[in-house]
Amino acid sequence: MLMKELANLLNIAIEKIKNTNTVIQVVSHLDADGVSAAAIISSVLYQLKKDFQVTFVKMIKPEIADTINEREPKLTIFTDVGSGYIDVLKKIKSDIIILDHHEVEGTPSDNMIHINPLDFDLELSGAGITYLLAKEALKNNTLAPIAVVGTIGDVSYSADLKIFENPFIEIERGLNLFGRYTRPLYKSLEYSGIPGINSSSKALQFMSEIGIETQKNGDWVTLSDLDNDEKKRLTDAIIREGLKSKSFKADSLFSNNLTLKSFQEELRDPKEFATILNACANMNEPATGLALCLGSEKALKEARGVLRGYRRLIGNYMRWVESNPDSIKKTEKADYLIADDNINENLIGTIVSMLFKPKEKTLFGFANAEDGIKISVRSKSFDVQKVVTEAAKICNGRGGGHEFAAGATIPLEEKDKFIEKCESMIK
Ligand SMILES: [Mn+2]
Repeated sequence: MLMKELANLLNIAIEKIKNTNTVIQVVSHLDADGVSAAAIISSVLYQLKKDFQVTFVKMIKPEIADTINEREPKLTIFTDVGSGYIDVLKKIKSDIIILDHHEVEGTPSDNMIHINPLDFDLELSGAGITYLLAKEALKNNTLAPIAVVGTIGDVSYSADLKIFENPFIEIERGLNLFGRYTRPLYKSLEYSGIPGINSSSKALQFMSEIGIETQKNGDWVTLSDLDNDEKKRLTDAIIREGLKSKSFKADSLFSNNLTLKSFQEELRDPKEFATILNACANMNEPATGLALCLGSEKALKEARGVLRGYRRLIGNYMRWVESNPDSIKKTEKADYLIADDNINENLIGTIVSMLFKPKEKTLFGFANAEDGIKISVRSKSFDVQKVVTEAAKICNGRGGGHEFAAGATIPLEEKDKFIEKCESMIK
């Protein structure tokens, strides 16, 4: 029943798109999921022979209504963003389609077609819900691989990927080591968490003991270079090695690995693809990510450079946190990382994700932004989206996001009040 309602809603949106013959504005979220969603909707609009213009936003600000109204579009489509800002979007004069999965704030008006999987008890990313529209509009499932990348790239990811079944997506049970296509295998092993292989030299020795070459033709061997026989030998040896330690569970190293057969090199692994998109978004190069999703070879070269720069920056920030322990203010319920100008606002979310340990306290990160303070939160113990949204409202700011991963922007001078409000609400 619900699915039928969703299909109806999607078809109303598709009709609206088909009947629009002026330039359509697309506004998407500036993150891996948002870039994927933008790529999917762009492909749909292109195939329907529509003119369109894509803009990326980190969040919806009140000024967005004026910016869009100036362009005088008949239709604006929001992907992976919008549901949390319905009151702001009401000031936009065009018709609006929202394809988003963030928590809903406000009641949609008559000129809005609001499509959010939460209303249908579905767990889908922004790219996922946009893909459902694409599938309905194009009557094919060729954009499913991009939806998988967006879903894996989204912070709230836990959805099952059955909905994206597609001949270009191969699922194979196997070793789950990061960097199947790009990382030297010995490096993947070193960081795999297997106690006996926790250094480069041990990992190299481990490989030579089981007769797997570490290099071929001068290049480091990656997991994807191994033939089936070598993979089996590696798997058996890892299980043996794992059995030596009581705490290590070898089955944590196995999972259903996805391969995107329609993409090349590292983009075949959706985790690596999502990592690259995330880097493009956080380094403010979403167009590179968008082109990558749409199959541009030139974009891949650029994206690799963006990823290198991104990793360098993350490394610097992590070292800064390490050498400045006083930047973390600890209370009974939560830790607050106050980075001020030391961490870029676009990367505070990534740093908080990396520092956050699910079994420990909720972690807040604060970084100075151009118009206030950017806050990013991760938790496993309570609904941070509610707390952050409420506290931001009291502090003349705005917040939103998901149950266990949320964010906000508040005026600079409201920081202490914000922390105070969060503390009292957590209690
Ligand atoms: Mn998303």
